[in-house]
Amino acid sequence: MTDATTAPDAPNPEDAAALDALYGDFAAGNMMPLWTDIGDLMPAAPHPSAIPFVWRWADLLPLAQRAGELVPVGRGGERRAIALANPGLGGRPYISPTLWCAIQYLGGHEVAPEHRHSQNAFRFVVEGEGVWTVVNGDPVRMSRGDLLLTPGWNFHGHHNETANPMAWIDGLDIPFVHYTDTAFFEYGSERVTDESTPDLSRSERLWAHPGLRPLTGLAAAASSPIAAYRWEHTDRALAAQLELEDEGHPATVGPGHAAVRYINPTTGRDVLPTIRAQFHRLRGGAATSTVREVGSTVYQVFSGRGAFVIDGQEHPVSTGDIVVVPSWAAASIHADEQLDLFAFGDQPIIEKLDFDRTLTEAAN
Ligand code: GTQ
Ligand code: FE2
Repeated sequence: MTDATTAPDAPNPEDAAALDALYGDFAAGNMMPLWTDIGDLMPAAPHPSAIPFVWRWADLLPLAQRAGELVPVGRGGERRAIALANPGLGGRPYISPTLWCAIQYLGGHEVAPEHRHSQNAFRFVVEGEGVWTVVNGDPVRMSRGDLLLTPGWNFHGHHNETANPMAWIDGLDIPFVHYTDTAFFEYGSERVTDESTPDLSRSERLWAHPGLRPLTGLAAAASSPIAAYRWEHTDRALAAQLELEDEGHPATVGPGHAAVRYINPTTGRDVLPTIRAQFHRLRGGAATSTVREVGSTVYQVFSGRGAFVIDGQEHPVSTGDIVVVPSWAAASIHADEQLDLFAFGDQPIIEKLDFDRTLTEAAN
């Protein structure tokens, strides 16, 4: 942070010794000078420790299955969840500085006991069925393509109704909550408190009617009261955007690129206070612009094949693969065939703090 007019000459040996002593005394006094670290602490633009990375479903699932054979699920361990650890984050079980992403595996007829915690959570199901997650006593069916919410401090447990195992992904704000020292946790019932298996949760029956809000729920809530966002709705909304585009009505976010955000109907904003969830559909041959965005985003390929190009490097992806795009990385998405992508990110945190920035680099 010096220039030619202010840069001091090389210190003489006396000054060098005095400077060493000063730095030693800083350390002894639990003090650190800004000037030796300013490039790292106050960069011109974000340079994340997290790196762009892809986990293959073909690698994740067999390892989760092995855990299913060897590791019981129950009180104490709570969940058979295996976190995706970003190689840039020093061995922490974090996919990005703010987000946790895990594959969770529940064998036939297994039960993951109820508990609650400050951390906000969701599940997304890329394949399988047969598990109900019970959120505050409300049984919520988990099926392919569904987004299930467990907002902070809601009791939740999972139980597999069938003899077949099921795997899904979890997204939570565990790293952010850890970093801010804001976590609380409580055990609940060892069995789920309602073992019934209704098609629709009570939350959906009350809340999930398009454009309609119950008059018993007029207050704004920090998290969505809808426990399950069903695939049939997501699929239909995306298909309609592409049909409208074909009919000459602007509806897509880019050419051949349909996208929706899951929202909290009490605010019109993100489903969770810390996590944004969206879904993208690209027609075969379509590509997005190259965009940099503050905050980290994680994608899971729901179906199809394509590639992410992140900071100039191409990562081919297919069904189930999970991709993390770190803050301010330049990313574009390319579809070889129709590409369906579930996405989640930490943008609600960033926007609340007014740190949001995006830069569209180039059209493809
Ligand atoms: O299913 O309740 O991946 O509490 C991490 C923490 C899942 C869960 C995770 C959790 C859960
Ligand atoms: Fe949990």
